[in-house]
Amino acid sequence: MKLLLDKLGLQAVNQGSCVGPDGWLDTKGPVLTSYNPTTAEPIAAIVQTTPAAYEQVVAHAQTAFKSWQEMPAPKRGLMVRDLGVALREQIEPLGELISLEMGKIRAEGIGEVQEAVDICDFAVGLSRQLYGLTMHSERPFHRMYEQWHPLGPIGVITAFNFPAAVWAWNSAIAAVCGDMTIWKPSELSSLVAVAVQHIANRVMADYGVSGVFSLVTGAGDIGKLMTEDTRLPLISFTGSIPTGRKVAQTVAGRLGRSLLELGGNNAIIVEKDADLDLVVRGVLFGAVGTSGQRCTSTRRLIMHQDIANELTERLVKVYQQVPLGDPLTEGVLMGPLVTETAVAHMQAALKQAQQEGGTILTGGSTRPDLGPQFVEPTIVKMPAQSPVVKTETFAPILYLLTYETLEEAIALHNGVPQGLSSAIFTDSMRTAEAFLSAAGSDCGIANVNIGTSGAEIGGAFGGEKETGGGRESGSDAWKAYMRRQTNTLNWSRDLPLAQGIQFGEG
Ligand code: UN1
Repeated sequence: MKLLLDKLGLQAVNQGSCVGPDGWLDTKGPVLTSYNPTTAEPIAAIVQTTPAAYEQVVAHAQTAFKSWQEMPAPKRGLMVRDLGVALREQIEPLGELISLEMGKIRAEGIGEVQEAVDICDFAVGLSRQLYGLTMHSERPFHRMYEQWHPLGPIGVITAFNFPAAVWAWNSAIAAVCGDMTIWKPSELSSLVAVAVQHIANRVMADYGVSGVFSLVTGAGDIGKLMTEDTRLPLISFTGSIPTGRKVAQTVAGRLGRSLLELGGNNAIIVEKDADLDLVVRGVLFGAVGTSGQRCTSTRRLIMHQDIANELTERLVKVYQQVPLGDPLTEGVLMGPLVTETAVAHMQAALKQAQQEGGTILTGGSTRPDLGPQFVEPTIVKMPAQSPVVKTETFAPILYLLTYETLEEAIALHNGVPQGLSSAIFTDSMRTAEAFLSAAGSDCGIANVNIGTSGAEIGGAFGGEKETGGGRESGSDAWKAYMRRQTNTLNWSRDLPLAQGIQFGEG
């Protein structure tokens, strides 16, 4: 472990506030210990940000923004290109640190860093494509167009489950857009954030810039300072629905912008013509991967009644063979849950499911023999979409429901408050298109013959309803990080008014 920490520049005690290269602040703030969820042993500690240090970070970013916004976007892109290269160079240790600190398996830890690398590549191309439209003016010898300008320093608050990737989705794009990112990671993955900041510092140093990527660490008190701060025009928040609701209300109260990626309650519909081999693999990755702790994890399986028995039997069989253990051990597919509280939430949800008429078909127990935070991947057959099924529990629980008609399946599918990711497995083009149509899935992400999780960075990522409506990562999500300006230029010797208004003349 020491060797891994050394590779990433981490020490036994690390500063948790940084404004850029050589810019680690000695805050004397409260010390947070980061624990390994696999063993519950401490890994290292982080000295958290105090309100005074927070002020320093924001003030520094504000000053540094003045020159960063004037650097041409393609030049900003070059720095992000090098950030991608630097992340790629550290893909193994960083991926392993993610596994160590939050418990996803090594392949997924490395996959997460790959996702960060990919978005850097995407952002480099984007740095030459921050396109605005041009319009024809209704007035003679006038020209109209729109352009996109940087917003300023923005706040990015991330969840424990994707510490590096979600930071990169936001900050790689924000950097080419000309913004500064002030990042507050989850307290449960702050060491990953310190390691990422070291990498970002080296890249910023090569370009002689500072403050493009800054770090603050701490709990809700620092998050509150950020959401209330009128100097941060945008707050990008990934996390739970209740916290997201508070963030949205606070930011709206100051008429700022928020970009929200909140909970999902993602379902897969399985039609009777589906390729069940694909379904089993898609469900396993979606529901068991990351120990069910992705926003995109599959939580509900809505099966056509004709194939329900066969599919259930096959799933129970594979669930019973899932290798549990240390996420850094080769062959393990499921590590621990992130905290003991997460284990307690899972146990409480299973109890509630049983009270609501559910039957546990496999799993359901904790595995203290493996460590205090290990649980079994669990399948629960439900008689109806009762309250527990409508709630997101961040754990490997899969609820089974059945249906007769596609209309019924879509109604069940959409009958939850969340709207992030969704999928249907079918060989029928008509059924697939119905699912993707306006009257079909109401989610931000809708897939055919692949599961609900593991989205590529090229698409816009986010969801509807209580998921919060935000879009980040690919496509034109960059627009959230810029301000749009509409420009009208008059190159005539007259001053005609729009709408043909005559004002004060003739
Ligand atoms: C998250 O869980 O917050 O689509 C992000 C996925 C990953 C990202 C998940 N690319 O599962």
